[in-house]
Amino acid sequence: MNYRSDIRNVAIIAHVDHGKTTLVDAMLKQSKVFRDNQAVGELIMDQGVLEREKGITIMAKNTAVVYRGVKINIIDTPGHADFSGEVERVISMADGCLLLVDSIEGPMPQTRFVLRKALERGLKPIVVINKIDRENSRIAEVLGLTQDLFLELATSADQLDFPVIYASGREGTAVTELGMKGKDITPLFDCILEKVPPPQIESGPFQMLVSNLDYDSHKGKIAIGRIWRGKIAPHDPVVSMSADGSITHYEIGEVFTYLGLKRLEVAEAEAGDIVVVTGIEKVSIGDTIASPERPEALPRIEVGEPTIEMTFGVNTSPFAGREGRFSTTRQLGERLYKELETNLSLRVQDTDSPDTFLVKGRGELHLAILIETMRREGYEFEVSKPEAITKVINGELMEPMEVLTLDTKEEYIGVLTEMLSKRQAQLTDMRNDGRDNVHLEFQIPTKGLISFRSAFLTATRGESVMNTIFLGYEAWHGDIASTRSGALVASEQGVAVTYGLNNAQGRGITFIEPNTLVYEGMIVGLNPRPQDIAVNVCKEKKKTNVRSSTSDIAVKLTPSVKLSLEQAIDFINKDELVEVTPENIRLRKKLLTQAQRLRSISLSRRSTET
Ligand SMILES: Nc1nc2c(ncn2[C@@H]2O[C@H](COP(=O)(O)OP(=O)(O)OP(=O)(O)O)[C@@H](O)[C@H]2O)c(=O)[nH]1
Ligand SMILES: [Mg+2]
Repeated sequence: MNYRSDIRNVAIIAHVDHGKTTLVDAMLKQSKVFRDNQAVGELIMDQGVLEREKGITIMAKNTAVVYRGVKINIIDTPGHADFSGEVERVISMADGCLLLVDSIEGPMPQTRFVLRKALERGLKPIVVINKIDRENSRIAEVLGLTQDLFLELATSADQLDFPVIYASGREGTAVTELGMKGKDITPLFDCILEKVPPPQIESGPFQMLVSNLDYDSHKGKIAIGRIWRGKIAPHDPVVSMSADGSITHYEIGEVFTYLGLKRLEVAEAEAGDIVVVTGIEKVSIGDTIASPERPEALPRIEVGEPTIEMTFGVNTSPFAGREGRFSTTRQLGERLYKELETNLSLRVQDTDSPDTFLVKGRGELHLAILIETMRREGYEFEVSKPEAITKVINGELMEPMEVLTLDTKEEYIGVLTEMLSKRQAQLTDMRNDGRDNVHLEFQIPTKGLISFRSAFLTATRGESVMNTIFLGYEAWHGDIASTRSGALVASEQGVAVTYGLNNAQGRGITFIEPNTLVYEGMIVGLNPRPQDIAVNVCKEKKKTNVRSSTSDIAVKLTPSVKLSLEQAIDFINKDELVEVTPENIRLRKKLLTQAQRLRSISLSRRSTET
């Protein structure tokens, strides 16, 4: 075995929002990859439209900087638990990792998850206590908690001997000892050079593992991954080895390596580096690209199983086909199956109904991001309520369980434990810091978490933080009764008017404004009582010749509550759907007419009586 001392491959991992992408900004800025006058802004790597809007990283991404003649390939990863599949997918490219821990929050559930994955892969960790500029930071305590986490997760003794850097990504500073005054990020670079092992390389015929894919309208499919053995140059003959064992021959097009935000075309790249190659039309993540001389497949990338499923169906609302560019079964199916090429923890299945696909993901946000992306691409379709994925193991029905952690204020403990006990949660830990802050831990079936987030944020007035992490499968705990009250359902198709909406507001809160087009069976509001009620929001006031009073002239509507896509998915019950189009998000009953719904209720009553 040889080493390449001119390269380091390092992944940045942490809980959501602990400052990974901001730290990458600091590394890029200090490495002068931008012109002096270039305005680059913040969160430079979060270039996806939804990443920018939501302020979170969704996809893992590569970049590289050169420091003292050594190229450091940096892999930024997402911290939200729903995108854990991304972390698992890319850490195979790295030899070391920066584990970031917020100087106030300390290790959080996803810190544990990503550290476990990194240690299992044998990555050399560097702990970065980050955001040390924050007021009230508790650095020593956080370091202690991080050490405890290592004690629990380390697979070998040498993993306990990790270096620690104290940093403020936002200020672009890092120091090796607490109390030192930081001036730039150099100590972090020095630590990476010293502690992250240089890539081991094997000589011999070319072999690389594909960890990511991209697409370019001129160059076609682009494969990204680390070279484990040999060299690659443009026009080299290679084979691509897929999961089913099949082998296809290709000629490599171009070869690129990373530098800053750019891809740099190179005449040759060698083992140990992370490269981007074109010319391979049929390739999936996890495939090996190798020299035809000695085609040996590398172990495929394993990512965790999905826990939540929902159906994506062709839009069947009376407004179908009006707002989307792509609305047919074929278009919907092709788009969903194409997503599998890059979205590794996603699953798509056909169902008994040809117009409906079952889509499985790692959480509500994972699926909501896919829905939002497709809607912006011009697709229209309908989705069902997300449900936990159950399995039958040895004849017994099993369901996924999660650990739920809540960081909240003392005053909310009562209301939260009551909400959660209805959702079959068991309190497993409660810690109080003596300053009114409480940390609660529960074990809860995944099904109990569905639509919990919005209820939680409302109940605690947005003052609390929740996190979940997959725990494993347990025997089915029984059904959970829906906690939501009934819906206000439009009884006629037409245009909603102030008069009709005002009447509806006498029955509950409304979700739509005057002039909204509605159809029979569309959900236009929430009734405080358990039953659905039909309302005619299109009803105009009867015209008479006599003006009875001034109150007729100016009816003041209470502003409607507008649900976002995630809230809409959270809101619906099993007998309801969300209709998604590029222009609108509508809620509806599955059965649109009242007659159909009454018939189905009486049918289900009869079947439970017999
Ligand atoms: N005070 C302070 N805030 C920081 C620092 N670094 C990042 N932040 C802030 O923390 C928030 C999250 O930063 P990001 O860099 O997006 O965090 P991330 O870990 O990449 O987040 P995900 O990719 O979504 O998991 C932003 O509002 C940053 O401005 C820091 O060093 N100090
Ligand atoms: Mg990020």
